[in-house]
Amino acid sequence: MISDVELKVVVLGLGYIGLPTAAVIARTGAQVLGIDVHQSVVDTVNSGKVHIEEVDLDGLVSGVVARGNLRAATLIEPADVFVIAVPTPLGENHEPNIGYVLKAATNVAAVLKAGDTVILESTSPVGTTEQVRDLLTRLRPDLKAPGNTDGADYAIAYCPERVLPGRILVELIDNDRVIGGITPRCARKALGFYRRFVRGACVTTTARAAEMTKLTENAFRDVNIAFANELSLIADTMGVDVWEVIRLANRHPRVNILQPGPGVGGHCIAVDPWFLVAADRANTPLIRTAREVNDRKTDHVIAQAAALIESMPGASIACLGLAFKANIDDFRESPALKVAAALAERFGSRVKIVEPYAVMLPAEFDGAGAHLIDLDSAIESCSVMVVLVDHDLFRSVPLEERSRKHVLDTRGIWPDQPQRRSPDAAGALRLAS
Ligand code: SAJ
Repeated sequence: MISDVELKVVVLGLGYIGLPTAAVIARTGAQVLGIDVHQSVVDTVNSGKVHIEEVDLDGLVSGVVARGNLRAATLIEPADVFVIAVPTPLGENHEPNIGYVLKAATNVAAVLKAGDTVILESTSPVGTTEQVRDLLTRLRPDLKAPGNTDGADYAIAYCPERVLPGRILVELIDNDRVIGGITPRCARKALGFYRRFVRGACVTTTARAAEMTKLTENAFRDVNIAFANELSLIADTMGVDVWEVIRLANRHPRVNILQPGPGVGGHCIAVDPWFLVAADRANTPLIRTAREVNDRKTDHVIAQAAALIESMPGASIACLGLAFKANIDDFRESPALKVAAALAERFGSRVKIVEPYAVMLPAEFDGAGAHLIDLDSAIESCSVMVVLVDHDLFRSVPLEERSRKHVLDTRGIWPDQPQRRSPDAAGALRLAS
């Protein structure tokens, strides 16, 4: 086995998964090269800084870069292990696009040598790792590919990341890992690599099972959030507080309902279930409907907020939060951003945005007249508050500062807020006086 100090690892893609992964491997003493297509990302990392907000990542990256264990480049170099962590976005008709994975594998092919291990971590449709094998087989006929009857020169495995933004560095180490090999030997080779830095259990399986496992985890969460979001609509119609109902139902020993919100965001839960739908449209009505329920919840919140704002002519409105979830700076696929942008487009400069993780408003607000203000100014100047993200900062606002505000709390962060919901079908809020 190659010692930690001698091990050379290339991580392709220095995003939310690739950069923390590269840094954690570098901390073991390995020589890690991070590859990214963006020169600005490469320059930032080489200067010991980070381009994403993640707890403790800045200190870790500056340390491993200073010690010479992590550097970044746009061009690939030979290594012992290649970890592919590039995006797999949705294309037309919710079809997955694995173009970046195949491009990364093409780059790996150029420097691949006997003894190497290639690991795909990007969330991928079932069969993608086999496509990577087929590509490498075609591009490197001089090497024996995994599955070759007289042995293989290199290994290919699929090992999905499972980390939660905000807890990435902890979960990279503590979470169990599922490692799917193109062959059992490939899985064992990849297992040896993950054991260097993972404290959780590492379980081996086939590449196809590992790919489907990842999609299953995120589809499970999406379906469960859709259930909570559907309950919130029913509760609005019935004039019942959905958070109280969920809290009470969860006292049952076998019930554990998730939380409703303004919809589901981020680049995982709102995207990955479609990979399963695209793979088998005939057998995925539940998964597809859950996606649609969660997307429709955002439209419902826009309608609810618009009704509230229209009932308050001239009032200034504070939209609290743009991020896709609490305490992070990630606005990808964010329902909060979608709601705030729709309100800004409709109500212009009456709309103020409070987002402690933004230095300026994203492009979605261009020309809309809305502007970014801090929480204190919002409390002073806005009589309507639309809570879109459960950032700790917003949770901490005491009742005395908001008791006279008209509030639409889509995250249930202010249970003591004096408001009640009307049972009317439009779902508009009627406020207690
Ligand atoms: N949300 C709710 N109600 C809830 C929980 C979440 O509305 O009760 C919303 C959030 O506000 C957010 C969205 O769902 O908009 C997704 O947030 P999340 O915390 O459920 O998930 P992510 O996208 O941050 O991370 C998920 C995780 N997957 C699972 O929990 C099964 C993480 O472990 C994965 O590594 C990650 O996707 C990924 O990269 O695939």
